[in-house]
This record gives sequence, structure tokens and C-alpha cells, in this order.
Amino acid sequence: MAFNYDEYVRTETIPHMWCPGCGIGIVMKAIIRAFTALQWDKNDIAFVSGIGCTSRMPGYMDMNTLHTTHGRALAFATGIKLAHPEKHVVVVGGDGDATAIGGNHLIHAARRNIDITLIINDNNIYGMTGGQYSPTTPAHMIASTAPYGMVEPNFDIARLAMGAGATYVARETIAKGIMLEKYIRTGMAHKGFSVIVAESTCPIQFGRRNRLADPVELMHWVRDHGVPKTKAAKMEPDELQGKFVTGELVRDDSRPEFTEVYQQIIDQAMKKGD
Ligand SMILES: Cc1ncc(C[n+]2csc(CCOP(=O)(O)OP(=O)(O)O)c2C)c(N)n1
Ligand code: SF4
Repeated sequence: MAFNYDEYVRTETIPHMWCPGCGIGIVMKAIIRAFTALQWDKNDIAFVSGIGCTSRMPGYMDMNTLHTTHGRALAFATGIKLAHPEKHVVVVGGDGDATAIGGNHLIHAARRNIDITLIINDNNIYGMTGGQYSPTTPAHMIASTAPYGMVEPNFDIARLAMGAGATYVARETIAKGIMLEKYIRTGMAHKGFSVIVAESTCPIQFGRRNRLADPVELMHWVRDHGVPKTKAAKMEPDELQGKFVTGELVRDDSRPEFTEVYQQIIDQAMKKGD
């Protein structure tokens, strides 16, 4: 039987506004499949975004959704989780939203280990606003603000999240949708801050400028820059230059989760008040 994508979609909002061949749809599909596998009641989910093409997703998802200001999705999501610790709080954002303007919120959500799942659609560019470079634009690639090529070294988002203390981190390209769905599902089920980096595509703002306008060719370009964790372990650092490691990179259940610790403090304070 065909998979029912409609359960978690506001079908009246379709057709969507994404460009033909955009990678975001694959990420949304993986998220819907993960929700379905976990059998989460949509009334128990809060789905939050900032601003950007990726952040159109809450408009299409049929659940409790919040479209917040650029870069502030995790700040809003933290408020929701603290007020309703029993809810599943899932955040989606672009590389600009999550690691540039929102980079500070990312490191502190990871430090706290709050039970939120962050899915980053990393298309290496600011798609919505005209192709400006982002912290993940690879060296020498062209952006509207880097017409001669990107001169800054790029962030490795997964390493950043791990360094800041995220207790579940995984990365996969949109060329491997089944694996991406699996990591999203595992990250959602994980108690603590989870980050899933979906290496994705923007054929219009990134591809067109970099002679990769064909969506399939661009998807293959992204796929070919990923190296599975087991293979990467046998490679020298210079062989990994310009590549990124894929797979489940961290899964740590040993650290306390923030809303539980916070509740203990509330309970102690209430006792003292007796
Ligand atoms: C405070 C603020 N600064 C700048 C903007 C303009 N702006 C909107 S989306 C965006 C970047 C989007 O890029 P990204 O987060 O990578 O998402 P994508 O569109 O590629 O999915 C920017 C700079 C804004 N809306 N608010
Ligand atoms: S501009 Fe890029 S990221 Fe935005 S919808 Fe178009 S292809 Fe997708």
C-alpha cells in the first residue's frame, strides 16, 4: 500500500512554494516518515522554524506549528519545551538560520542538553534571500556575496554540535533518504538535544552559480562529498579535506536532560516553601 503522507500535511497548502528540484522536500518527507514510524500524535508535537526557504515547512505540516523570527527558532522551542516538557519539540532550519544568526542558540541548546530535535537542511547558501554565502558554503564556491569564490573556511556543523555537547548527532545527504529518515527518527526518540544535519541542495541559488544547476547532478555532487564514518576512520586528514563524515556520529545517554533537571530544582524549591 502507498505511504500516506497526508496524515501530517495541511494538504490545502499544497502546491508548495519551493523551486523544482529543491532538496527541502526530501527532508520534509523523511521527517513525515519518522513521525509516522514513531506514531506520534500530532497534538503532542510542536514543530518550530525560523525564517528561510526551509522554514516554510511548518506552513505545510499539520500539527502545532510555529514560524518564528530568523535564527530564533531554538529560543522559541526552548520556551515551549520548558512550559510543556511532555511535548515532542522538533525544530527545522537552514544552515544560515541555524548556524549563522542562530549559531549562539545552537551551542547553548547543545550545552544544556534540552530534549529538542533540530534538523538542519544544509544547502550551503542563503536560499530565500538571493544566494548569499553562509557558514557552510564550501571554500571557492560562488555565492552572490562571494562572486570570486568563498574565502572563509566553512563550519562542520556536526563537529560544532558535538563540541557544544549535543548528545545525538548524525549527518546524511538527501541522496540517502532512508538513512536520513532513520537518523531523524532515532534523534527524535532520543532524550536530549539531537542534531541531524541533512546535506541538501539549492539548485537555484547555489547550483546555478556553481555550474550545478541540474538538481540530480547537484544531488550527486553533495552525495559524493559525504564519506561514511567507517570509511573516514581509515582515511588521512588530508584525504578528508573538503569532505564531510556521514552516519551516526554521537549517541550518548549518560548526560542529564535539561527539563528534568529543571523540574528537580522546582520540586526542591516547592519543598523549601512548605
Ligand atoms: C533578523 C533578520 N535578518 C535577516 C533576515 C533576512 N533573511 C531571511 S531568510 C535569510 C537566510 C536564509 O538562509 P538559510 O537559513 O540558509 O535558509 P534557506 O533559505 O537556504 O533554506 C535571511 C538572511 C531576516 N528575515 N531577519
Ligand atoms: S531558492 Fe533554493 S532552497 Fe529556496 S526553494 Fe529555491 S531551490 Fe529551494
